[in-house]
Amino acid sequence: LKTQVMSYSERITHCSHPLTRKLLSIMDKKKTNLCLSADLTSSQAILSIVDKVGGNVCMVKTHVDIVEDFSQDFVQKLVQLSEKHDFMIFEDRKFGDIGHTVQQQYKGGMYKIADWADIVTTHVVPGSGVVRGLKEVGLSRQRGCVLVAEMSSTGTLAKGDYSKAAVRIAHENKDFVIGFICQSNLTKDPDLIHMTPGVRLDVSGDALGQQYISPSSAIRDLHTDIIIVGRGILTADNPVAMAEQYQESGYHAYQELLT
Ligand code: 5BU
Repeated sequence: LKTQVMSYSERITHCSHPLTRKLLSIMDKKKTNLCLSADLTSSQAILSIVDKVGGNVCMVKTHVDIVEDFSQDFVQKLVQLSEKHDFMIFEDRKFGDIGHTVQQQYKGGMYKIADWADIVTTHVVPGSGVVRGLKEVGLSRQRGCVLVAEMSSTGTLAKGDYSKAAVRIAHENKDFVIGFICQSNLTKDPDLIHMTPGVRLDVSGDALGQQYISPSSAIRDLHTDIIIVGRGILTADNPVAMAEQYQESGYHAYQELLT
């Protein structure tokens, strides 16, 4: 049985958060629901792959704390690429402490994440104070955050009531929370974007508990909005051709849901 979903352009008219609207309009214009997880350890390698596949993605996700030669120059160049190719920057920081601490981790230290990342991830294990802390820093900068409601890894504890609590926290903080990292559809609220990692075409897992599903299965069966792909693209012989393939699979599955 097929479930009809709203097109990206139609959904924009039903949602209020400026970042959600911006993301959906990028997805509509560029015909992509692909987020590249740029998990490389050198600034130059990240900037190089992002410049090559920037046209194929709606977002680039970073783990800034794995970059060996991090500098503010690196993130400034990443921001320039985001303007050149029109994608959003998504730092997968997964905050997980009390509100007061995460505020400092978000705006300060050597990374100054709030200065350059449109979106950040946070765990909800501390309770809603973590979101309120991040919000005090991010709101005036027009930033948003995404809650880790479910994980792709074997034996994850983020399930059931925990995931339901994440949905509740999202609904209570819709001025700042724009969606979830998840493995299922958690709410029909058009404002909240579902983003799913653990997506790959050729293999079903890795040696450390990662579990993969295909792009079409993520979009069509789980009804997620965005597929997050790292190694599926980064370790391919031809990452650019592979990014195109992921873009096409994901977008094709979305189109199938529309018809
Ligand atoms: P991969 O190379 O496609 O397996 O990378 C997946 C990325 O998504 C990687 O950066 C993880 O840190 C991230 N991730 C994940 O894999 N699963 C999750 O549940 C969450 C994040 Br939350």
